[in-house]
Amino acid sequence: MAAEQPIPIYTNLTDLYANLGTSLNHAVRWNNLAEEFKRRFGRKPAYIARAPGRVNLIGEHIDYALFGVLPAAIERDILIACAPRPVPSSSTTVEPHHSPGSVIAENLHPKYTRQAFSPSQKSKDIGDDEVHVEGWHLDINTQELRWESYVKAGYFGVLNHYFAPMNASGGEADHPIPVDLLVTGSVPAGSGLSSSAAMVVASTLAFLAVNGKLDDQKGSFGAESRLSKGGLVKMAMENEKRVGVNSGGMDQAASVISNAGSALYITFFPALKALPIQLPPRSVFVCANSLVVADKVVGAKRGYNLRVVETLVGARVLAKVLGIDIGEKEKITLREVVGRLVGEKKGEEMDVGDLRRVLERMGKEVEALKPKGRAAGDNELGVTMDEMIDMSGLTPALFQEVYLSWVEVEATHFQLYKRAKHVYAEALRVLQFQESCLTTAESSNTSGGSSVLQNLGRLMNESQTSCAELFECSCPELNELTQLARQAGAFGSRLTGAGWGGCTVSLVAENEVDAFISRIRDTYAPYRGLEGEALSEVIFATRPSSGACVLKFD
Ligand code: NG1
Ligand code: MG
Repeated sequence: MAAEQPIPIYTNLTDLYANLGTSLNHAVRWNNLAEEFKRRFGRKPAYIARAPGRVNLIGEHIDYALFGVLPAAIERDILIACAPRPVPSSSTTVEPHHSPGSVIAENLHPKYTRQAFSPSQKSKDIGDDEVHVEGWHLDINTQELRWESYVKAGYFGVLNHYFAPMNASGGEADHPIPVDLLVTGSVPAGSGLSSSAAMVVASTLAFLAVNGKLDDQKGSFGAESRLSKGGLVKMAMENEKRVGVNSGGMDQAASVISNAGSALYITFFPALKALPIQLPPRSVFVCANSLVVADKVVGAKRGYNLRVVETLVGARVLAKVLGIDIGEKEKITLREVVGRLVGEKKGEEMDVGDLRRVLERMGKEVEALKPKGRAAGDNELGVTMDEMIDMSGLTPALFQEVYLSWVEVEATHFQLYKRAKHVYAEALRVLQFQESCLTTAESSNTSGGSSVLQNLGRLMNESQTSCAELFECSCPELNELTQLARQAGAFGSRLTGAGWGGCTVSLVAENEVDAFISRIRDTYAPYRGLEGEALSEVIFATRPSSGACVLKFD
């Protein structure tokens, strides 16, 4: 099982590149980073952690409803070089940068300035002048987009899973060491290629490695003895929530578990599982950046986090309508609704055929979520907060506690019907996409190749329409760019990632890629006049890359 494998640790670039499936020419980036680390910090790095971005081929905004998705890791990645900072033994006073776990973080990109921070102890007053130390704390600013927040998010998990609070009793104290680190990245930020997950995964890995926790066979405080890929995914998911986004696990799983050459079918329910998927021969995915940067902070309140709430409330209302028993405080997901509807056993996963059938049925059942008492066609606005609370069957106070207390959202109206309709149809498209790839891979006869590509393309186009019309996570530029891609010969084209800006992904025949890119350059206004590197920054073909790994220096 892919998710149970250990995180690869390499000791030389030749082995590392053989596994990455990329040519050694790229090693120059790794060497430069190591050299620059030495120049800035006066010694070699001990490790470089790598985590790739990802492109989601299909299955948008359904991971947090716990449905399977189909992304692939891309070659563009985040690299973090790191080393313990030596503490001079002669010094008698404790300098702040020598305090346990203090970090100096630099970035090769001049826009991202040098940061120094130290973790502190989080404690709770338990009365009688007694204080209970709960764990490690790092100040993470969730109101502003700051590069070091992602570094801190990764670190937070490592601190709290692997190190006992400082004054905890018993055992020999094991403190995090002071660390210097240097980051470089080639995943464009805010573009739907998940630079955020790549940052958090790379940071988590770097702090594990530098603290000697990665190949720790003895087992550590509160953590498994040998971290598996699946374990790292769980940590990175938890960590990314620290930055303020209630994400599903797609990006972290794609960044960690992928193997070169295949996409991944990732399911989250009942447990994280990843199946490598061979894409049809001679098919290429082209990423094109709309150059609209999605606003991750305000955007989350009116976009991403709002969608998380809408899909969860939709699930509760559907469960009620379908006579499914749920606890008052239970946040049932749309995936669990179908599981309980067909009597799926706890911990077991229903057969794909059964899942397909129940998803088809849900396409009709979601009608129950349409706002009541509206004139036909007057559904557009959705329901108000009061109507939504009423539909949920909960008291306002309970509703607030279950659905709104842990997340910031800003909205006057909520769309339960449209969101759930998208989720069930999109989940069905993922199954169809995956089956289509599997049957092509199994048959040695490739003459049907182009009809397979057409079929995959059609599913991608339907996904785009649904994202635009039902999930409302597209934007005019993404609509235009996907349309231009189809006119330029793509089998299909859609937004990838959260949307509201960022990249599109288009399925193109291998021998058409160059012509396709030229056509887009000539027709998408923001690209006009771009050449060479400036062009390949915004539009590029990509192959499925391998997942996160660590290079260890001796
Ligand atoms: P982006 O914002 O593109 O990294 C987000 C979520 C995913 C998934 C997609 C939509 C995070 C870290 N990732 O991706 O889990 O829900 O949107 O399919 O928030
Ligand atoms: Mg992200």
